[in-house]
Amino acid sequence: MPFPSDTNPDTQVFDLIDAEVQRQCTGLQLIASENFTSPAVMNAVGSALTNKYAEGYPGKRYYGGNAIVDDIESLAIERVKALFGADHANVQPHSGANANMCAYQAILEPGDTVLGLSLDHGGHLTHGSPVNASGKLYSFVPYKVTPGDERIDMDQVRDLALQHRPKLIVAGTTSYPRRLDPAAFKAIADEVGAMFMFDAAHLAGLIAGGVYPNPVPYADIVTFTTHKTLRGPRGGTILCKQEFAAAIDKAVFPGWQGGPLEHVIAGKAVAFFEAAQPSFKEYAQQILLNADALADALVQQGFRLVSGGTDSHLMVVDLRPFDADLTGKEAQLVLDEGGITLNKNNVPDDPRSPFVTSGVRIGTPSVTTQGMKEPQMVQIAELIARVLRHRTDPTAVAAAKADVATLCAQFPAYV
Ligand code: DSN
Repeated sequence: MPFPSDTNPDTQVFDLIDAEVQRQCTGLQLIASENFTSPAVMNAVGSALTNKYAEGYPGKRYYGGNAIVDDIESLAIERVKALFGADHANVQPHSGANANMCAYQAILEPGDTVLGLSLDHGGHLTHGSPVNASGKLYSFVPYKVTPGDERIDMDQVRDLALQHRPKLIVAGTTSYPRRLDPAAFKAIADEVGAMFMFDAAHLAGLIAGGVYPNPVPYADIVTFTTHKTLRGPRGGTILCKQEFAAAIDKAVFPGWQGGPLEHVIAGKAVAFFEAAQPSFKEYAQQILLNADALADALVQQGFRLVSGGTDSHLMVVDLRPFDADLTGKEAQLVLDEGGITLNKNNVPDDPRSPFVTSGVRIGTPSVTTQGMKEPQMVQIAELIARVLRHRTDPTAVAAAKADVATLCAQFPAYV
């Protein structure tokens, strides 16, 4: 009932949407930050709530007519607090990047010193990249993975913290396959008198599913996106200790954003409900089992994995030992032609630029949502290797694409 009419004259846009649904359902979606959200979430996001202005917060809005929207936003807040055990939640950030910038604005002054993982070692743009506002506004000191094992060295983090005395330490990753220890970061933050923020964008679903350490008891602020492993609508959320609640809310609105996207907030509420169900724990567990199986199978196919493997939902493949001439850019393009979607990714200390790269990042959240399990991960590794080995042979790539479509047809994303 959400639409006044189901006849839509704009066939151009809706034909393109149909084509994208077809692309998503007939190919392998291996981008580590993507997922297939549920029809219920999409119904909420596509609802009449998109019509409503609601600047402010439940009970304190600048517009009338918000009684129902207040109930929806309050439901989202209560659900996400219960899901992660948080004191306070703000569900209005439009994205993870906004969530991070709002968090910084709440607790930092321009020029303050912050420790964050370097982007080219698996961090995020908003963790102080010089091309991002975070790197321009604040004085970020990057920590890195060690060359030997390609893992974050907590001794290095501690040394940098003692040397630079940051006001804030940020933990969180976008392309780091190993587990972060929130307790270890918190101990260093306490030792140097810093605040501690955990960016759980990639990890929120694993945390909600109970298969990854929950940073909420340790971190002053936890930010995350709702559309990655958590499988909700595209957007962000901030959790924090009670003492930061007022500053966070003020930083989100009116500090950084205007009117909240209440249709997306309704989608977040649905996603938080879904993530609290017992079946979500099984889903989160299977993401990890699949990542492990895919990592093993890729190694069998002759690929080198950064840090030797994974204990999360993603892995970074260093393509150089497989084929010294093959760049991440070329691999992404030819795999796309073979119906396999992933993204090029720098490996630590990559001699190639971020536009070219020597690696690709692969994640299992989407294929796990489709119901694929360990045997299919072996097939996926074989398909990836086949396309890359025969990348100059269009017939071989087309044959692989047909095999990809056959595999995906057995595990429909949407029925
Ligand atoms: N773009 C996201 C990712 O792919 O990890 C990070 O913001």
